[in-house]
Amino acid sequence: MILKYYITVLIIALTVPSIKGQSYICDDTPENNNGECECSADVCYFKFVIEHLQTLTAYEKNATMGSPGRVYYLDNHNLKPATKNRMVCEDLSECTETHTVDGSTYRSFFAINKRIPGPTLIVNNGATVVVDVFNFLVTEETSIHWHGMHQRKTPWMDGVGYISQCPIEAGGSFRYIFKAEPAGTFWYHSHSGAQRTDGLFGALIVRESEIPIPLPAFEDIPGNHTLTLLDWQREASLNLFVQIHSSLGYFENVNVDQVPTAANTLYVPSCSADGAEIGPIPYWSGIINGKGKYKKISFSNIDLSTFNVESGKTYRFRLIGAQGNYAYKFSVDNHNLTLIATDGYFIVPVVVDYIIVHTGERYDFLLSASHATKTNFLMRAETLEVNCATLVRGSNLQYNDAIAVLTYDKSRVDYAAISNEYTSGKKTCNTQHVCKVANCPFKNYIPSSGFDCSNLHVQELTLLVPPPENQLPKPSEVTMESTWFFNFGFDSTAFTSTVNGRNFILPTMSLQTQGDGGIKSELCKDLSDRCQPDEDDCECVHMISIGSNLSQRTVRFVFSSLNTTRDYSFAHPIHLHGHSFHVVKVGYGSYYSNGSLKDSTKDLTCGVPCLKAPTWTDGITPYIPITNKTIQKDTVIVPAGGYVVVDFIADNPGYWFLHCHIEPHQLEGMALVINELESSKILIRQVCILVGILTGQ
Ligand SMILES: *[C@@H]1O[C@H](CO)[C@@H](O)[C@H](O)[C@H]1NC(C)=O
Ligand SMILES: *[C@@H]1O[C@H](CO)[C@@H](O)[C@H](O)[C@H]1NC(C)=O
Ligand SMILES: *[C@@H]1O[C@H](CO)[C@@H](O)[C@H](O)[C@H]1NC(C)=O
Ligand SMILES: *[C@@H]1O[C@H](CO)[C@@H](O)[C@H](O)[C@H]1NC(C)=O
Ligand SMILES: *[C@@H]1O[C@H](CO)[C@@H](O)[C@H](O)[C@H]1NC(C)=O
Ligand SMILES: *[C@@H]1O[C@H](CO)[C@@H](O)[C@H](O)[C@H]1NC(C)=O
Ligand SMILES: *[C@@H]1O[C@H](CO)[C@@H](O)[C@H](O)[C@H]1NC(C)=O
Ligand SMILES: [Cu+2]
Repeated sequence: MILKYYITVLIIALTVPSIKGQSYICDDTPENNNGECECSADVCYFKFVIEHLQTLTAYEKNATMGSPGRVYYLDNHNLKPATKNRMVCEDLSECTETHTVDGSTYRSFFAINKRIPGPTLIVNNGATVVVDVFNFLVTEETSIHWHGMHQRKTPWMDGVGYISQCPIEAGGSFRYIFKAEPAGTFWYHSHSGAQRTDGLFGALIVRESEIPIPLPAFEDIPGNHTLTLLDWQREASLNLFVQIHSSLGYFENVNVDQVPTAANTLYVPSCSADGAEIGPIPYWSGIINGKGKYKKISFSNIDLSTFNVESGKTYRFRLIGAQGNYAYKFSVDNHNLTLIATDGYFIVPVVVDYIIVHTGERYDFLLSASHATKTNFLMRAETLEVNCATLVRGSNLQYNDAIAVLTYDKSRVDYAAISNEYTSGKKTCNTQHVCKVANCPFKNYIPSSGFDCSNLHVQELTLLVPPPENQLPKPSEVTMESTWFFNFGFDSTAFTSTVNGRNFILPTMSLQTQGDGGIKSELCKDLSDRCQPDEDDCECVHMISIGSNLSQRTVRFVFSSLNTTRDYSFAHPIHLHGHSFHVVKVGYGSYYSNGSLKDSTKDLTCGVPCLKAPTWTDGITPYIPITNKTIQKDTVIVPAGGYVVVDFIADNPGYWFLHCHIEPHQLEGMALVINELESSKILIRQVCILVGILTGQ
C-alpha cells in the first residue's frame, strides 16, 4: 500500500520537468498573454506571475520593480493620460494593458500575469494541471486554491495557506500539480488573506469528455463566454478590513466622488427581501471579468466586458461567483436563461429569468441568440439589497449592480444604445408577468414583488446524469456519530463571525504537510460545549475529525444560520473543500406575510447565545431520502434562519477547509478544518515531503 503511493508519486514527480526552461501555455510574456489559456494535452503547464499593480495605470513592459507607471482615464472610450509629468508610456502599445476596472476607482489590485482577473485556464477532464506560481509581491505571502477540484490523493495541492501548505512567501514560488476532476465550471483564487477580493482569481474550465444527450445542441466557447462576478471596493481589502474593525472610517472627501464623512453612516447594512442583513460593507461597484461601471461614471467613459453571439445560435455561458460580499441576481435583458449546470454538475434544464449566484457558486446556462434587429443587450448582476425598513429596493440601491454587454454585432459596442437600455431595457417583473428566480436564499418573494422562486431552489434542481448507485451516500448509514452540526453566526462574545461560537484562527504551521501534532494546545474539538467555558475569548484552531471508522461511509453535515442573540440574521454561502456534497434538504425559518423572517427554524436547537453545535430538536436523526437526481454542489447558500443538510461519502483523506465564502466572515473566523480519515495522515505527510524533494519545492 505505502509502496504503491510512493511509486505513484515518484512517477508524477519524474514525469514533470523542472521549472527552469519550461515552456508554458500561458505566462506573462505579451505573446502568450491573451487572457485565455487553452490546453488539450494530458499534462498542461501554466505560469502565474503575481504582483501588485495600480488600476488605470500603464507600465513599461520591461519595467523593473519601482519603475513609474503612467495614469490614464477614459474619455469617450479612449485612454487619456492623467499625468503630464511622466514620459513613460507615451505610446500605449509599448506598455502593459491599462486596467480601467470600474472606470473610476484608482487603487491597487493583485494581478496574475498583469491581468485582473487572471487568465482563464481551459483543460480537459482528467488532465494533469501544472501551475508554477511566482509570488512577486513585495511583502505578502500567497497561495492558490482550485475551487471545486477534489484533489484526490493530492490534498497538499489544495492551496490553503497554513492548512494544506506553507504559503508561498514574497519572492518565492510553488508548483501546483493536480488532476482536473470533476469536469465543469470552476475557478481558482488566492486563499491567503483577502487577496481574492482584490482580483487574485480566475476561471478554471474543465471540458467534459462528452455532453449528455438530452441537452440541446449549443456552442461552448469557454474562453469567450465565461463571466466572473466581483463586487468591487473603493479601497484595497487591507484598508477596508482595518476600517470595518475601527470605530472611525478613514474616508475623506476625495474628489472622485462624495463619500459619507460621518463614520457612523459608513457601515449601515442593507437587507434582502426576507429582512436578513446584507453587508455591512456598503456596495461600491461591480465588475464582470475585471470591467464595470461605477454608478457616477457616464456610459461614454467606460469600458465594459463584451460577449459576442450570432443570431440563430445557442451558446453555453458560465457564471462564476467571485464576490467578496454580495450575492448577485443575474439576468440578460430580453433573453431567457436555460440553467443547465451548477458547480460542475449538469442538471435537468430549467428556463428562468434570474439566477442568484453567491460567492463561490457557479451556474452554467444556455442563451439562445434569437433577436434579429436589436444588437446590444445588457447583462446585469444586481445585488439582492432592499431597504431594511420597507423591504423595497429604493432609488438609493437601484444602481448596485455589475454590468456587461451582450452584442450580436462583433464590430462595435454601441454605448449610446447601451446607456438607453440600462434604464429602459430591464426585465419587467410584476403580477402580470412573474419573473422566475433560481437559487433563492429564502423561501420566496411575496407575490406582489413579481418574483417567484417556486420549484427553483437549489435543492429542487435535479441532476441530469445520475451517478452510479454505489457512489451515492446512504441515508440509512447516518447516525448521531456520523452527523456534524455547524452553526454559522455572530454569537461569539464580540459578535464576530464564528462557527459554533468559535473564531477560527490559522494554525502556526501547515496541518497537511506538517501534521497537527505540534499545535494540540491551539485546537478546539469538543463541540458539545463552549470552546473555553471559563473565558470569553473563543479563538482557536477549530478542527473536527472524521475518524477512520467512517471510511467509505456516509457523513452528514448540517449547516445552519440560526439567529439567537441579536435581532438580525444572515444568509451564508458555505464551501467545503475536497468534495461535492449532495444537498439532501434545505429547511427555512418562518416568515411574516410581508416576506420578512419571523423566526429561525424549530427543527434545530442551540443555546442562547448559540456557542456550541446545534442538535436536532427532537433528538432523533431524521431519515432524509436521497435519489440519484439529488443535486451535487461544493458551495451552498444557507438561508437566514434556516439550515442545509448535505451528505457525502468519507473517501478523500485530507485536511479540508470548510468556511463561509463571504471574505470578511471567513477572515474573522467563520471557518474550520475537517480532518477526514485521520489514519492516512502520516502516509500523506511522507508522500508530501517526497514530492517536495523531487520537484525542487
Ligand atoms: C525597456 O527598457 C529600456 C531601458 O532600460 C528602454 O530604453 C526601452 O525603451 C524599454 N522598452 C520598452 C518596450 O518599454
Ligand atoms: C472568441 O472571441 C474572439 C474575439 O471576439 C473571436 O475572435 C473568436 O473567433 C471567438 N472564438 C470563437 C471560437 O468563436
Ligand atoms: C421566455 O420564456 C417564456 C416562457 O417560457 C416565453 O413566453 C418567452 O417568449 C421567452 N422569451 C424569449 C425572449 O425567448
Ligand atoms: C413585517 O411584518 C411584521 C409583522 O406584521 C412586522 O413586525 C414587521 O415590522 C414588518 N417588516 C417590515 C420591514 O415591514
Ligand atoms: C436512478 O434511480 C432510478 C429510480 O430509482 C433507477 O430506475 C435508475 O436505474 C437509477 N439510475 C442509475 C444510473 O443508477
Ligand atoms: C468512530 O470512533 C470514534 C472514536 O474512535 C467514536 O467516538 C465514534 O463514535 C465512532 N463512530 C462511529 C460511526 O462508530
Ligand atoms: C431573528 O431574526 C428575525 C429577523 O431579523 C428577528 O425578527 C428575530 O427577532 C431574531 N431573533 C432573535 C432571537 O433575535
Ligand atoms: Cu458568511
